[in-house]
Amino acid sequence: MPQQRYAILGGREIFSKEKEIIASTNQSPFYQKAEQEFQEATTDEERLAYLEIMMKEVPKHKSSENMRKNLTNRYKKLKTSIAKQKKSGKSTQIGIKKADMQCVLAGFPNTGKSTIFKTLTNQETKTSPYPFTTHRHQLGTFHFEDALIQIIDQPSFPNHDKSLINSTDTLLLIIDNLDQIKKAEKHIYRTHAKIIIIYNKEDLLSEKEKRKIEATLKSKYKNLSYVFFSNSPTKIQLKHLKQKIFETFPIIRVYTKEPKKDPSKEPMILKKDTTFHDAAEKILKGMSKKIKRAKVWGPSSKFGGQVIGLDHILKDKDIIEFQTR
Ligand SMILES: Nc1nc2c(ncn2[C@@H]2O[C@H](COP(=O)(O)OP(=O)(O)O)[C@@H](O)[C@H]2O)c(=O)[nH]1
Ligand SMILES: [Mg+2]
Repeated sequence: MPQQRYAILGGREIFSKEKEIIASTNQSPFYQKAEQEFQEATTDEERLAYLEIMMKEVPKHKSSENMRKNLTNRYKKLKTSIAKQKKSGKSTQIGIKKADMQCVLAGFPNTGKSTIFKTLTNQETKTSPYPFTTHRHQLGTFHFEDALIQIIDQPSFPNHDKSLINSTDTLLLIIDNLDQIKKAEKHIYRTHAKIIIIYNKEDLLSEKEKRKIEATLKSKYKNLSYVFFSNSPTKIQLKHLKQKIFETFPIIRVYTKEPKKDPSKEPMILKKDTTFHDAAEKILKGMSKKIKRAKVWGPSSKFGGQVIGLDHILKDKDIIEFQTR
């Protein structure tokens, strides 16, 4: 269990108060992840956003009543403090802390960015906007399998946030018309992000129109990844989009386990081509020196339970088990 916990917290020691809270009830991985983000957040707006996830994730049963109260109090305090800062005209926004996996919505007005944000995050943007000082960004998260992905909504071109577009991993370019691809170029040409074109409002297209659009995308924009979408996607369409987004991130998920126990539910999120040595160090600094014996199951193993050395390169969905001295 301690290993798993460390894995979730990325090897960081947490504040003693939080420790107490975690220890008191067994929280979901999503809660724990949000809590970690909360600890690392650099602005009150972000803290508020992560608190909101924590409040959503905390179990509703009696034993966690105190914890819920505690969270609600913190939430209220933060809200008040943000409101005060706003009134005094002090900016609270320093920057959005980048999550392991981040994607950003971009596109021309009314293409359906905010609707997609709502669909993916289940966040009602109208009723609970995250009040960044700029009144510009909406920060949310969604799950793909067991990975937590951050998504940011922002104003349409040409009022978009240039630095956000340039710095993100994955750009979701929302269009409802093919001409918009060319027109978007001058707004996004500096980005190093992977780009997924989301052709939105599929419901407004006839089969014939859709085929024509697909043919153009395949011939004129061969190198671009695209997907059709609408405001009433089927479960499969929704999963497909999430998967496509997930696959743009250069990361792998690795689960840890202790001998004779089940693997952790929450994976460690690691860069592609991470060695077992670096994974151990991410769990806890100095850990790699303490490894006595390690085994791996999954894609990087020749066979289940293969004994590995520190230089073993891990793959997505590996399970590692190790004993320490
Ligand atoms: N028919 C149709 N309308 C949509 C779809 N998605 C969004 N809309 C509508 O398009 C308008 C703009 O949506 P919004 O999400 O605010 O666009 P944004 O400006 O890009 O954030 C709204 O009236 C939405 O109801 C869709 O998939 N199909
Ligand atoms: Mg919008």
